[in-house]
Amino acid sequence: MTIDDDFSSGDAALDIRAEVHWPVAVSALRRLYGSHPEFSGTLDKVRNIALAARAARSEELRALDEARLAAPDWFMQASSIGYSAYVDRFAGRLGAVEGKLDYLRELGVTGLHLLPLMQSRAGQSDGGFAVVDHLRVDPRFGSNDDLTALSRALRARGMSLCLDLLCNHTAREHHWARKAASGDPRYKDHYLFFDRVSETSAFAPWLDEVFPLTAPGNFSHDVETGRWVWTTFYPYQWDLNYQNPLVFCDMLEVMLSLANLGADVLRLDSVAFMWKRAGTNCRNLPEVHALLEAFRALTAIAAPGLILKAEAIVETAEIAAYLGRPGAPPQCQLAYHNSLMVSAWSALADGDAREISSMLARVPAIPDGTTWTTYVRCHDDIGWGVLGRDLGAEGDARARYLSAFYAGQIPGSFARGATFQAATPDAVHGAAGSLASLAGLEAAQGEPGTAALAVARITLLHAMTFFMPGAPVIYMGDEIGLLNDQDWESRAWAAEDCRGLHRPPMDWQAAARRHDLKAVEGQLFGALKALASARAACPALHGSAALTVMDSPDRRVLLARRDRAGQGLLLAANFSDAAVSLTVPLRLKRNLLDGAAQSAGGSIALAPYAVAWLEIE
Ligand code: OTU
Repeated sequence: MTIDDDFSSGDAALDIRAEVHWPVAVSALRRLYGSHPEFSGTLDKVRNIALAARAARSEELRALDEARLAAPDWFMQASSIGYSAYVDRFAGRLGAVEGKLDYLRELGVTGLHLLPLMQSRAGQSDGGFAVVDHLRVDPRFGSNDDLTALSRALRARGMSLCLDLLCNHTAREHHWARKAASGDPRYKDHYLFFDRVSETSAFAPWLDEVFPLTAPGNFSHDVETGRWVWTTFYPYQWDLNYQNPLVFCDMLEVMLSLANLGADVLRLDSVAFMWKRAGTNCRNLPEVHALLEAFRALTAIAAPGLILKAEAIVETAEIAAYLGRPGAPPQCQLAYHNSLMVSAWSALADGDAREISSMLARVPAIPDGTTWTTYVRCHDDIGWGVLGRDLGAEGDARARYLSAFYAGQIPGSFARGATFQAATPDAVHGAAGSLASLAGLEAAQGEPGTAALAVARITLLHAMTFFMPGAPVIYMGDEIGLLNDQDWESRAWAAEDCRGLHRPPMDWQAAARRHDLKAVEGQLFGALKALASARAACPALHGSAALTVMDSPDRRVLLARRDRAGQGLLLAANFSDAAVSLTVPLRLKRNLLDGAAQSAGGSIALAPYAVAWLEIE
């Protein structure tokens, strides 16, 4: 028997899983590295990494694996709500996060995503997305023991922990990069080096830029080695070379080590960029999907409780593939639904919900056992580029308008954000700004009537998002309407671009007003909490229930339904600032959300920006 088909380890449970998943891993690895001289050595290494990680997995985590194998849809429950936060801005240090878990539970949160917390480079670090050590908690935040303790505290409350895995790049100061730069034979091909800039021209003309203003181009000159290195993001973030099977092996080891540290979910950062080929835009290449198939098969063997979440901010037609392609092996269980988020902001700008329904019609079906990570805001910008890629020239014009709208440059705009990375005045990239500032709360300061509209917009975006198939994630501070951080440039953690605007420290004094319904904080916290609890009680909002977008008689109102376990639910979401009445050919029962919506029979009345979740008879 060759290593290709043998995975016997002596551990019966492991061997049963390996029987299913090892052939999948081998097939994916063969597609990636089959012609590499080290192919069979690679299989040997991969197998040993999986076995060693399994052996090192604690009893506690093995028990969790069993529980999750018995209930593999745990992350798809209607009760699943995530919360994404920075350790330092949320709690100071890791050890203090536990003290905030009651606050999160009160809101209805079941999973905590801590933004990058492994040691990142000193100085500029792209918000921690430039790691020097994948496996050592940044001493600024605490220790690995603190992390393990937090993961236990979360588990004791039935909550899960999501950590970032920086799989596309490392800091140039990472120990792999240091060894690569010094010519260490094991690491010399870990990154994509070019002796002369002319060699990059086989790629450069086809590539987009992620940070055209602050980090133009995709290659950086490294003064130390005198060479050029592939840097999709900032010049100090060196892209890894997955054509080298050792990179796959090293990343697998990191992945399984993070699982063994207590991560339930790994957010795979920037996955779309992991494979490069001359003459392509080097995003979404088939090899990226083969890498994900292999990673998934191997985690399914060694840490079957682990969930992989793809962060691929790509065209609508491309996103579903990160969950697995029809008839092909699984990849990630979760993927960010960037298009839903972008189209919601687009719809809100001019009160036209068709932006969302037409986008949803372009989303391919996703495999069983997977769902979306849905969100209204996150630590990044809202990238309008996806509209251009989806809609062509029309999308570009739309994107330009939205950029200006959310920067508050269009007369009558309620938003107070900033354009993100527009290298020239008419270039389009993204919008920065906190949810509350983009939704009108900043512009409404001191005007109670206008503030109520902003609160309604924030609630609308969440109520629509919470209705959709997925596991929603709330971004830190949005539940109390934190405004743009005007001091961002002077912060110790200052971002090197204006995403700092929407990365303010948590305001615990404001959070203390969360029960005061006269305060904006109380209104928002109460609304989000009510949404989370209404959602948890709806069988039709389980991640496995498909979505049917319905023709809406009014372009301002998004209509969609979900059905499961005997429950049919209709979403009616008014994206406009006008009151709207409409009739649908359904018999409606009660509205599960309190608020400014009424229904009788098939008629629905929605106040400005109001949302209803209506039970269908
Ligand atoms: C991710 O995002 C992270 O979320 C960003 O915070 C990091 O800066 C970046 O990776 C590098 O680690 O392209 O597909 O436009 O949407 O940078 C992933 C800004 C990405 C982000 C984009 C992004």
